[in-house]
Amino acid sequence: MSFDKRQVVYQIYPKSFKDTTGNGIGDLRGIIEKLPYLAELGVDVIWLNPFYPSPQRDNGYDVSDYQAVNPLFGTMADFEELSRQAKDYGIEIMLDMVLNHCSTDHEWFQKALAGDRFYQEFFILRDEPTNWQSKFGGNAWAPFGTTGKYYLHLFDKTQADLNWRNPHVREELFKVVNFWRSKGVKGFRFDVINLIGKDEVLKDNADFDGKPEYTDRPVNHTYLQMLNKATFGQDEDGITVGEMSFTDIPNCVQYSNPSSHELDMVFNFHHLKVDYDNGQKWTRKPFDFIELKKLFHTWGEGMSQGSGWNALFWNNHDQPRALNRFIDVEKFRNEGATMLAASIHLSRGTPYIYMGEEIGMLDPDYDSMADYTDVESLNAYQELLASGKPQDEAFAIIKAKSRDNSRTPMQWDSSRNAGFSKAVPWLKVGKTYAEINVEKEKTGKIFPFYQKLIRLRKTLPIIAEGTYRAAYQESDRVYAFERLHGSDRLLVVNNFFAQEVTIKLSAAYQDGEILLSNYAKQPLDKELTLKPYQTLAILAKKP
Ligand code: TEU
Repeated sequence: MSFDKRQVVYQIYPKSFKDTTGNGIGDLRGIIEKLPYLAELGVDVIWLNPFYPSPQRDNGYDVSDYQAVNPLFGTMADFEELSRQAKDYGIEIMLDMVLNHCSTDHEWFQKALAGDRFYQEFFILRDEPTNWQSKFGGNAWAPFGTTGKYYLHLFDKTQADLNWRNPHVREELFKVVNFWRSKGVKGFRFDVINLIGKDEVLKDNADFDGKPEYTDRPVNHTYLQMLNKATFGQDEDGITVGEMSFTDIPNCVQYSNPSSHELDMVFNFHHLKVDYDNGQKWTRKPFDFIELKKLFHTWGEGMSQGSGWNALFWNNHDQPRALNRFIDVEKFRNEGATMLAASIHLSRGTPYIYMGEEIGMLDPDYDSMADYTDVESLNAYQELLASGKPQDEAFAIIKAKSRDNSRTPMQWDSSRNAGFSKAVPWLKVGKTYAEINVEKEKTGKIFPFYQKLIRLRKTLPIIAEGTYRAAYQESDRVYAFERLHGSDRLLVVNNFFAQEVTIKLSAAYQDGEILLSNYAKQPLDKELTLKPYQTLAILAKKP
């Protein structure tokens, strides 16, 4: 099994992509309708966030039936149609597999609760809770009915962690993956998959700033090897990615090095915590550029040297829009969006585009807490108030950090509801949709730049295959790296600030050619002045 390194993945949040039924919720038919758009952009794979039956307490990450389509989003026939039509456009589908936990509405949990011993073994039940914190706030244990026992939920209390130590659980979950494989699905994204391997004896977390006791345990690798062997490892081609919470480089090398037979690639989140104060999400702080650079360099080089593979991304359905976090969008939205894009699309790994990123969508700029729906945000707001924060400060934090920021309806055009739906959308449309939408941006600066990046990856092996080496490490303005392949070398320099900056250029690159820039072409000389948020890629021969 090997995946194609020239591929680019596009992430679709089905609930917010395109509504064709007029219920204010996006659906599978909406994705079918927009396939020509995705083909025009040039992406190879579409990752769909969960659309399975679910009480939607965590927008589908609380699955109550793994082998069906939630009527909110359509039918199994719609999915099959989508899969068929996507293939005609040369697009593969990647499904989101939420195998760490299931909804407490799932029949396994319901049977367990009713006293069925076999299904009780499916969950992690203990007489005494540990001090583990739920990632959505509060303790990670909840009373299991009236049994006096507690069940583990690392996320919401309606998301019960599954007991992977139990072979019957693994067998059931492997069946789920094989069910979708039998429908021709070849791509899988595994939700928080480095949390599945819990110890037999659960211990308190010694230190909340350290690595949680249930993360990246050695047995986690064993389970992934079993999953691989029993399911997607049998496919000739395909693509798999694991979402890794709070992980490190040695584990990620092992998860993604082909010789371990686990996964093709991994997501990690360290670079998206550089604007957390003291590592805490519900705070506000300008991003720490030096820290960001350091992370990109150590991960880039570490994964390159260990033959691991990164999934590269700035945005997803859990993150506020990167433009709002890293760029002065009032003045430099186009420059900032294209620079951020190049800084990962030219790097080593597989780039992921989150819907709307290719048109430079921004956070919605909501005015009131009533506009937010996400369970994590609502809990966090209450916790901020309880900790003594005044309402306006708590609101400002939610506004900057809420996951709803990225989940707003896709902005197709300037008509009502941004062309997303004829009905009132389930989540309010962002304020800027009249100016920022697909119709306008197709001939703007950002969309064509993404098209170009995607094309370049397909034509130049150095982008898809080259190794990674840090460059200009001493600069406090520029994030730069080199890619090396055969006798070629590629330098990518990115100015992360709204001011110009001058750097020195080595002789080899002075003789090189500019492959890409988000400004008009400039002569290459000993000194190079980069404009605000400029990105520049120079291709040269090794000296
Ligand atoms: O998210 C995993 C995760 O660790 C989250 O806590 C993430 O860091 C957080 O949302 C950012 O604030 C995955 C899914 O991507 C997310 O949508 C789900 O809610 C979560 O798992 C539970 O399934």
